[in-house]
Amino acid sequence: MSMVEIPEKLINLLRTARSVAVLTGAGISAESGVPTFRGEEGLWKKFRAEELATVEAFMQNPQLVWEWYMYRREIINDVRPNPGHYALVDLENHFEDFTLITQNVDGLHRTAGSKKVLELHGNILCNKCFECGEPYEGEVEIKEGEIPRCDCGGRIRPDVVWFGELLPAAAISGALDASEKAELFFSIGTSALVHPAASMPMAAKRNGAYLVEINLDPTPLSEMADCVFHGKSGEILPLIVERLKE
Ligand code: BJW
Ligand code: ZN
Repeated sequence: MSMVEIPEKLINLLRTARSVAVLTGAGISAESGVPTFRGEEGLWKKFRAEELATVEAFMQNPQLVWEWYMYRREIINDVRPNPGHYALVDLENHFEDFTLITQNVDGLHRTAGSKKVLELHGNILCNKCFECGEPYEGEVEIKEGEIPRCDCGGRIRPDVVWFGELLPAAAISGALDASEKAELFFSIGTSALVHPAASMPMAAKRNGAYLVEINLDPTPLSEMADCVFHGKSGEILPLIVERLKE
């Protein structure tokens, strides 16, 4: 993709905006080789993750849930950020006030060099206690179905947010603040189906932000977006950064 039409209004905002916020989802890591959740190649086609990413699943079959996370950790250990992640580092360096809100648990934004990152759904490489929530620094190996335990006796689990669980308070309040004050908001590579993450672009728009969506396909956000780029984030974001440097 060489020619992408960038609306005049967006070009102006790229020059003048002080406050910018971004929400990313699994799509931004797809070009790095991390499977998305939904869609044709989605993780959830092979693994019934609506059943795996829940507290109930862990209580019923912690070993199965752990196997799914171990499989995904192996993938994530082998991947590198892609041009989409790096373009967001350039954007952070360009704007006075820039917040990157991510639903991804893969840590690739930080690996790329982004500094102000709010991880709404946790980090798949970290562990905590299922009972008391204390971080667990030890190695996790699942041997013969035995799951390591915390000092309190609780089982160790991945430090991610499952359906029905509250998001980390600091991340969600930081995300909401950043969204409400953003003049320019980008929603990138997310199906915008999972709340409260999907409410962030809506909050931004409600507060007057210019809303840009980058996605392969339309989403529930597309209709309210001021500008929609249909394509790969790893191709479109670098083109936007190029315009900013002109
Ligand atoms: C590309 C591309 C390329 C591909 N370039 N694009 C309000 C209304 C309705 C329901 C609720 C609500 N508030 C809360 C709920 C309940 C629930 C919810 O949202 N349910 C909906 C599904 C209906 N939310 C929760 O339970 C949340 N907790 C909560 O709200 O607590 C309070 C509460 C509890 C109960 C009731 C009410 C309030 C917690 C949500 C936790 C989500 N956790 C997961 C798993 C994390 C751990 C793990 O990784 O295993 O997070 S689910 C999964 O979905 C993961 C993701 O972060 C999240 C979002 O997915 P994402 O990133 O959008 O990925 P995909 O695959 O869906 O989309 C990829 C997109 O990329 C696609 O659009 C592609 O086209 C595109 N793409 N390649 C650009 N190269
Ligand atoms: Zn504990």
